[in-house]
Amino acid sequence: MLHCYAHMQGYVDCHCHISAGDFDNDIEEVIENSKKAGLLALLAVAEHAGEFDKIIELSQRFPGFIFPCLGVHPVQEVSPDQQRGATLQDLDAAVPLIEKYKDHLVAVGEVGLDFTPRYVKNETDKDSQRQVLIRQSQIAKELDLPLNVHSRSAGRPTIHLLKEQGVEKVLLHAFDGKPSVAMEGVKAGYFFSIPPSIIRSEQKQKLVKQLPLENICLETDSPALGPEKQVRNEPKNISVSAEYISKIKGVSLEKVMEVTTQNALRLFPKLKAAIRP
Ligand SMILES: *[C@@H]1O[C@H](CO)[C@@H](O)[C@H](O)[C@H]1NC(C)=O
Ligand SMILES: CC(=O)N[C@H]1CO[C@H](CO)[C@@H](O)[C@@H]1O
Ligand SMILES: [Zn+2]
Repeated sequence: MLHCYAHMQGYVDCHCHISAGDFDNDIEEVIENSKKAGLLALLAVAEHAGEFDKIIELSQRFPGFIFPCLGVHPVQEVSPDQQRGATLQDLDAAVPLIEKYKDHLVAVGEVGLDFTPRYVKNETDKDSQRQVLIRQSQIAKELDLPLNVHSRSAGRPTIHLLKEQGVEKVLLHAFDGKPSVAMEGVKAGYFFSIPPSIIRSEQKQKLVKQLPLENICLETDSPALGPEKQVRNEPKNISVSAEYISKIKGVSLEKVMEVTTQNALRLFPKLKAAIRP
């Protein structure tokens, strides 16, 4: 099993927002540059139902390269400067579309918990996010799909909820919790994806020191979490994450590429059909 993909050269970006308006004007060039930088595939995650059709269209426009994940993010935008926690009503439009596109999906996401104080004022707000995550966990289990998970200021509650729900296939993206909490996820067989912002985040550097390479995947979260703050991030920056992990772990870049890609293929088995050596 391990060496089936050992000769494969290339990265998988396990979490990015390629449907963001930031990429509307130069998507062809962004995809071309990401291939030149060694990317084999990217997982396009959604934040709300209004984005689902665009993500499916992108996956059809770049077949075998852009792989869709649909889900409702724990933070929903009311207007560009107003956000709120997700509620079960946000699932009304989303669930029928997830059902409709289920055969195309490689995961359900982006889902999760975000307990940043400006989004949650009280226990009721937290509970509402929990209900949304529980429902989407059930859907993922029913469809036998992994979860692509966001957690902010909620590392422990997120991992505990997923374990309680018996969810086995999980990617925790840009995890901001303590390494000791992350290790509870490792025990449950969860994977953690590391964005290029690791070069400016002491918390992520500490996390990678603790995590076994066997539980690490790569992501860019483009257009966010880039190597430089305020600059649009792109999937081609995936190598920034890989290089930094190779430095911290003291292993070659090739080893980081090989192991993280195998991890991605193990967690998202539907990628195997499209990625051929
Ligand atoms: C909790 O806070 C929200 C605002 O985030 C508010 O609408 C709601 O009424 C509050 N609920 C309780 C029980 O205090
Ligand atoms: C460090 C690095 O390679 N950063 C690049 C990430 O992508 C942006 C957008 O293309 C570039 O401007 C950065 O130089
Ligand atoms: Zn994201």
